[in-house]
Amino acid sequence: MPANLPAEAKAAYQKYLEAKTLEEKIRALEEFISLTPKHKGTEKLLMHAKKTLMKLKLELSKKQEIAKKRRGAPYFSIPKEGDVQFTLLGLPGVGKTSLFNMLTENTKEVGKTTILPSIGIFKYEGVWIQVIDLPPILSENIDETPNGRALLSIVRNSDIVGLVIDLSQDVKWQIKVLFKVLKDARIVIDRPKPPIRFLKLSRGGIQIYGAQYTVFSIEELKEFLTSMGIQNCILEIHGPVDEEDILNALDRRTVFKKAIVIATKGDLPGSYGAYAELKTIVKGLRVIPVSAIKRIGRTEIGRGIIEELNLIRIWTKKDGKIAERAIVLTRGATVKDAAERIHSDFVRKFKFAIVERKYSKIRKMRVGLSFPLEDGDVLTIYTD
Ligand SMILES: Nc1nc2c(ncn2[C@@H]2O[C@H](COP(=O)(O)OP(=O)(O)OP(=O)(O)O)[C@@H](O)[C@H]2O)c(=O)[nH]1
Ligand SMILES: [Mg+2]
Repeated sequence: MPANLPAEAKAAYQKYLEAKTLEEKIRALEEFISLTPKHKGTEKLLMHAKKTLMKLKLELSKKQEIAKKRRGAPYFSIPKEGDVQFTLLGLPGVGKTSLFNMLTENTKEVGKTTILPSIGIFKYEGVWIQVIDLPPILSENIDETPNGRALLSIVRNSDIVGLVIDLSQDVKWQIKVLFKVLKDARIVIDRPKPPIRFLKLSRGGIQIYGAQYTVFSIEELKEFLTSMGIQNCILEIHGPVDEEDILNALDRRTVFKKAIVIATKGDLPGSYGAYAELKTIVKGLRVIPVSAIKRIGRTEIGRGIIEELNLIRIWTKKDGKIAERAIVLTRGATVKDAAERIHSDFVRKFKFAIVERKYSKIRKMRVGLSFPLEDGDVLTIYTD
């Protein structure tokens, strides 16, 4: 170790050497990396530390996977109803139930800790969003929250999670707690799915493609895989990735989930400063300020969910009347996708369809099954 490292970095390294558990080692090494200045003289040292860290993390995820299998993973999900399932996650008293009431026109008791999840439907411009109000998360260690793992399991199975942050309390702390419990549960909300394909096989050895996109060599990647007990697999890397991306790809428990941040109690004095601070902390995530008391933010949440999930709404017409509920599809969907939703027979008996599009040059188009639809299209299907 070079002698000219800052004292704190040296102390962290000492802590690493003395650490007994894998978790402690990982924490100390992470600390060491963050405390070591980055320049030419420390380049090699940091690289070495990063490789060791990666190995330790993979070892830990392997261990957790085995423990989970033995324990029987807690699996809780709430049956989906409507077009989208949206969960509300946050610390105690931040306003989740008040928000739930505002969105779903419910009258659940507020100001008293929620013990069991509540379920309701938020109808927003033709889209039925199933909202799940959850009991609070108490701290960074999920096992300190009653049924904490079950709560995260519900989040894991939903389509999008709302991180509910109270603007009248320490926003930095709230975000830190929520990010930590999600990360530990391997629910990734702050980065896209990496361009990595990882497939375990039963024979053929370890095959690696695209090592040049990482800071590691093929040999080093191979070493990581063997340290996880993997002897046969394909690892394909198709673009620039960092250590976190590789870790996520190799850990099969990882899910990538959409998230929005909902900043509550925007009506209270001082909330603007907290809102501005929050936006700088959660770079990349959409932040929606709301006030349940003033009933502000409903539209923005509905719109936010639709945009984040890339949804489009298609309206069907029957006897000249437009339906109240839209057919909700993902951007890029075609007339065929919509037809399948309406009736299983519609594709087979399909003759043609008329699409009415408000802001298009041609307002009314006669189209076939492969025609790509857009948000707001009015669709009439003619069958044999
Ligand atoms: N000023 C203001 N107070 C709010 C707002 N939303 C909620 N509150 C108050 O905050 C307190 C907690 O609200 P709840 O909705 O019960 O909070 P919660 O997050 O469901 O609480 P737990 O279930 O314990 O996690 C209540 O006293 C609410 O009246 C808001 O928009 N503005
Ligand atoms: Mg509540």
